[in-house]
Amino acid sequence: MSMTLKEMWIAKEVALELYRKMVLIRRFEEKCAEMYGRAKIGGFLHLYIGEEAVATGMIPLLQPQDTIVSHYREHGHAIARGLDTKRLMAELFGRSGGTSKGKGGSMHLFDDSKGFLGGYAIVGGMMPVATGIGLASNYLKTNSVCLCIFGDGAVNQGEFHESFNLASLWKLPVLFLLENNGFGMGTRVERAHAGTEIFHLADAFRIPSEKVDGMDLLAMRDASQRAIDYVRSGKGPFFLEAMCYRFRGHSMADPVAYRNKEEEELWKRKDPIANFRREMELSGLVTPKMIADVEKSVEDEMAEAVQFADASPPLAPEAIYDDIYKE
Ligand SMILES: Cc1ncc(C[n+]2csc(CCOP(=O)(O)OP(=O)(O)O)c2C)c(N)n1
Repeated sequence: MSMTLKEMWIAKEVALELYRKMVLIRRFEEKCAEMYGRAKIGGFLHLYIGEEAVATGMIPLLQPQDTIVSHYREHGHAIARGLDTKRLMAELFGRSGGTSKGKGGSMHLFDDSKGFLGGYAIVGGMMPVATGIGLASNYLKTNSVCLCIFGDGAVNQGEFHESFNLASLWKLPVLFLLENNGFGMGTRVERAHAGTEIFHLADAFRIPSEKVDGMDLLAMRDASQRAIDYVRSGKGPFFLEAMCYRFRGHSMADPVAYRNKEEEELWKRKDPIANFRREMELSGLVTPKMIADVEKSVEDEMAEAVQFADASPPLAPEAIYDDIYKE
């Protein structure tokens, strides 16, 4: 841990809430894997296990008027933003109780009441959307920040460069957050990027940038606060590169044959949940009972989510024509 809870003046209630969010994301993802195996969830499924500190370090610092657009590995972002896990699970089950009545599924989570404006399956596709949201925000003077989350695979797409250029030129309030987990599907960053210090790409667009250890919740929270403050001050976009690792494959169909166990074990020592738990214990701010209570409440919430999703009926076929246009 780069900084301690006490150095960051984080109260025990906040620490426990952050811990709860990370555990909730992990258990949700584990439950998804289980439900996939039981054919309750179909299609593609990309798990966020290992990357929990990125979402949890950043998203709770946003304001209600702020918005988020993300990629297809977005369950953790939605949970960190406070979307209801029952409705999220129902969405993954393709049921009417889901956040998009089951029409969106795992890669397209959406809830505009929370400013969560979509997971996007097109690599880089969320970047022009975020730029447009930033333009609307300046035009309507909403004082809102748009958090745009993407993976390292998006960086070599044209949209990355086009969006960085316009966002900088027009001083748009977009916080670009790269989750650099070292791989685009099975391709290592080093094999796909001529320059691997990706945060330096922002220099060409005169966008300030920073690289942060995305496995370290407190470092992530600290860097996120600086980035959000900068963007909200009206000076334009900011680019934060969070270094992280996904403990699972690209999707459920990936046997992860492109890396070895030694590498995985090294990264697992950086497990954000285990390390933050240790930091809480060392701080003396929380007791083992408080931690156990949090973990129990997460287990209960997961059981309710699955029960809700399973009990929720599929949408009637004629409802396929609903919600296509919005006046
Ligand atoms: C425009 C586009 N091209 C190709 C794909 C197929 N594809 C899906 S994920 C992915 C890799 C994305 O890289 P990154 O976000 O770094 O990967 P992850 O960590 O999720 O594996 C690709 C090429 C796609 N979805 N969209």
